[in-house]
Amino acid sequence: MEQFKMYIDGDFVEAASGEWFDSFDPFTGKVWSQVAAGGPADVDRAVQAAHKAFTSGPWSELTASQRGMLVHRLGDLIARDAQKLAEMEVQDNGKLLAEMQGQVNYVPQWFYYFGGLADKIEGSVIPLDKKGYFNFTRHEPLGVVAAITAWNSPLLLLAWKLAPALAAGCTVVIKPSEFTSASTLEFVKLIKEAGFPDGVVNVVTGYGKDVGEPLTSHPLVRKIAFTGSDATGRAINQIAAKSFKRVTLELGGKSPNIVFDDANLEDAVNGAVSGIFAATGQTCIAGSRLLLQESIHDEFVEKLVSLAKTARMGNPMSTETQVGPITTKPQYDKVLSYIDVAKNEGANLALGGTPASRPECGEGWFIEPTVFTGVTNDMRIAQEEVFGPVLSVIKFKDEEEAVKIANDIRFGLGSGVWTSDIGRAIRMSEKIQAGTVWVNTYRAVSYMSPFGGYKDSGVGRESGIEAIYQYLQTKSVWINTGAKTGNPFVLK
Ligand code: TXE
Repeated sequence: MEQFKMYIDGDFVEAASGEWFDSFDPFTGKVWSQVAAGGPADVDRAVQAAHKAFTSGPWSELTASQRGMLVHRLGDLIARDAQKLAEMEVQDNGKLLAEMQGQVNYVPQWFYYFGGLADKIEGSVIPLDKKGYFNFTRHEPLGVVAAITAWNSPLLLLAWKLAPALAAGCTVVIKPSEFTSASTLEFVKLIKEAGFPDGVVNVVTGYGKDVGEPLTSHPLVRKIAFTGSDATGRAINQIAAKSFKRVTLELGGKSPNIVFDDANLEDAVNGAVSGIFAATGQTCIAGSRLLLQESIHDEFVEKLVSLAKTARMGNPMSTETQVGPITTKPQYDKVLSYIDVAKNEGANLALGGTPASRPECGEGWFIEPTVFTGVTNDMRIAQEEVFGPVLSVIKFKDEEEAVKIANDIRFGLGSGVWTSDIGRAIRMSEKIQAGTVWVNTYRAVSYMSPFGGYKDSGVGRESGIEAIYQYLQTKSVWINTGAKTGNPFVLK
C-alpha cells in the first residue's frame, strides 16, 4: 500500500512518532493509502525550517523578479503533471475526473498571475506635510504562513494561498485535511524541481488537534490562511488573536440562488442544478437555498427534478459520471442526518433523500440528489450548511421579500440572481450581503477576481490583486533631508 511522507526542509520524512493514518477511497469505501501522522514536534521542525528560509539564505536574497520566475515555473510544472495530480485527487477525494482535469489545468493560472505580480508591488512616496523629510513606503512579506486546507478541493484551495504567499516572499507550512492529503504531497514534489530553496514550502500531515492547533499557535507563524468549517475558523481566529497573527478565513455558506419570473428558466434550471449537485454539493459556494418566485415555483420544481433525475452517478474516474460520492464517511453520515432533520421539520421531499443503491455506485458513499420543497427560511435545513447534494427550495413573492430571505442568515459567501431585468440585477447585486453575486450564471471563479465572505463566511479575500496584500505588511520609512532636530520633548 502506498505511504505518503511529509515534506519538511526539502526532504520527505516520516512523522517523529513513526505513526501513520489511513486514507480512504470514497468510491470503494476502502483504505487505499497511508499518510504520516504528524504531531507538535513535526510542526515545530517545519516552522523552524520555514523561519530559517525566511530570515536567511537564498530565498531572502532573491529579487522580486527572481521570486516571480520561480512561482511561474511551479505553474508550468503543475500544467505538465496535471493528469497525474487530477487522478490522485479523484482517488483520494472522489471528485469527478472531468471536473478535476478542468481544475488542475486551471490551477497554474494562479501561479502565473501571482508570479507576474511579484515584482509589481510598489510602495509610495508620500507628499509629506512636513518640510525636511523624505517619506516612502515598502510592502514587506509577513513571514511564515500556515496554509490550512479543507478536503473538498485540496489543490485549488492550496493554490489560492500558496501562489500569493510565495509571490509576496513569505515561506509556508501547509497542513492539508487529514481526509485528503495525497494530492498535496504529490504536488509538493514539484517544489524542489521548480527551484525553491529548502524550507520555503513544507507540508505537515495529520489531524487538526495534533497538527492544526500547534501550527496556529506557534509563535513563529505570522499568518494563517484557512479554508474549512466556520467552527474551526472561529477557533483558529481566537488562537490567532492571542499573538496578533493575521488571518484569511474562507468559511462556509448557505448561498441563495434566486430565480425571478422574468428569468430564462432553462438557464436558471441548469444554474440551480450545477449550484447544488456539481461536486456533489461539497462546495462552500453551493447554491443550497433555491429561492423561487411564487408564480414560477411549480413549473420550475418540475423541470429541476426531471433534470436532476438524469444525473449519472458512479465511478468518479469515468468522465461520463456527473455526480460522485461523498468524500468522507463522517460527511456521508452528516448529510443523511440533515435529510432526517428536514423531514422532521416538515419539508416535502421532492427527490432523492436516500443513500444511492444504484449498482454503479458499488460500496461507495453515495447519496441521491435530494430536493426539499416547502422549506421556510427559519428551518435548520435552510440555515445550516449541509455540504452535500441537498437542495432547499423556498418561495418568495417579490424582490423585497427575496432580499429579506437571502440576507436573513449568518452566512454571506455566494449568491445567484436569475432575471432578464438589468435594473433588478443591479439592485439585487447591491442589496445581497455576500462576497460574490452571480447574475444569470453560478459557480464561476477566476484567479483575477476577489473571493471571500461577508458575515460568518469569512475574513479577507483570495484571488485578485488584493490577495497578495494579505501576505504583506506596510513599512513607512522617514529620512531627514535637512530638518532641524529641535526640541526633543515635542512630537514632530
Ligand atoms: O472541517 P474542518 P472538517 C464543513 C462541512 C463538514 C464540516 C467539518 O460541513 O461537515 O465542515 O469538516 C483543520 N486548528 N466544511 O472537519 O474541521 C483540519 O484538519 C487548526 C465546509 O473537515 O474545518 C482541516 O485541515 N486546524 C468547508 C481543516 O482544518 C484545524 C470545507 C478544515 O477542517 C483544527 C470543509 C484546529 N483546531 C468542511 N481542527 C467549506 N465551506 O468550504 C481542524 N483543523
